[in-house]
Amino acid sequence: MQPMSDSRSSFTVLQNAKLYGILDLGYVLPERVENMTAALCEGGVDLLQLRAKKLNVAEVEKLALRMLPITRALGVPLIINDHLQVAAALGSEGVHVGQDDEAVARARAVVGPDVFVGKSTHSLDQACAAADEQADYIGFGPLYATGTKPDYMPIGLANVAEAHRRLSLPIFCIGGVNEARLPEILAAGARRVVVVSALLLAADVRQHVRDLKALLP
Ligand code: TZP
Ligand code: MG
Repeated sequence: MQPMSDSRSSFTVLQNAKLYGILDLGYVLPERVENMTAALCEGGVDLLQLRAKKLNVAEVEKLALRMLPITRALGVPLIINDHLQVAAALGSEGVHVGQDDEAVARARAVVGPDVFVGKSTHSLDQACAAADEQADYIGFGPLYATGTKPDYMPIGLANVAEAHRRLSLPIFCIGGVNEARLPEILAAGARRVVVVSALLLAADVRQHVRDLKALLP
């Protein structure tokens, strides 16, 4: 399969990205993965992650292989959650690790220099630590309580501006982000967001991506 046109171009897309979608198998039946991938990418998500907490490595790899021709044709970097080996084997554009996963340096050693590495952070301290670890981007949240990650305490909006003051890497605010909340999230200082359930459960996914993008300056 052809990689994205040049090996650094996915890093450029990351730097400019505003809206990051996650195809979470908690919301999408496996047989709908191609349709949902196309809807999200054609609608205009800048980045797309595959997140499948209940599937094994082989199943994640199979799904990613079905997504890649679609994401590549539309120039959307595909980010694999958790599974470094899958990202390395497929040459996906990115990989995402959590606080309980491999350190960024270890992830980079597995996936190589052409794959960007993102990290989940749940506090200002963790955000600063991830930047020190040289993550390529961070998720920052959950801002609000969310059924997509139910065991996590929401961190609210209080530190969004401070995180942006202190850090220069891309910060994607995540957790309970939806159209109604977007104005207050942006007013709190966010510049980029991850949206999961509000997109995956939308009646018209393509149109909802367009609507959210239009609200992101
Ligand atoms: N990490 C922090 S919150 C979250 C993840 C993966 C889930 C966000 O999902 P939603 O449905 O947009 O609240
Ligand atoms: Mg993880």
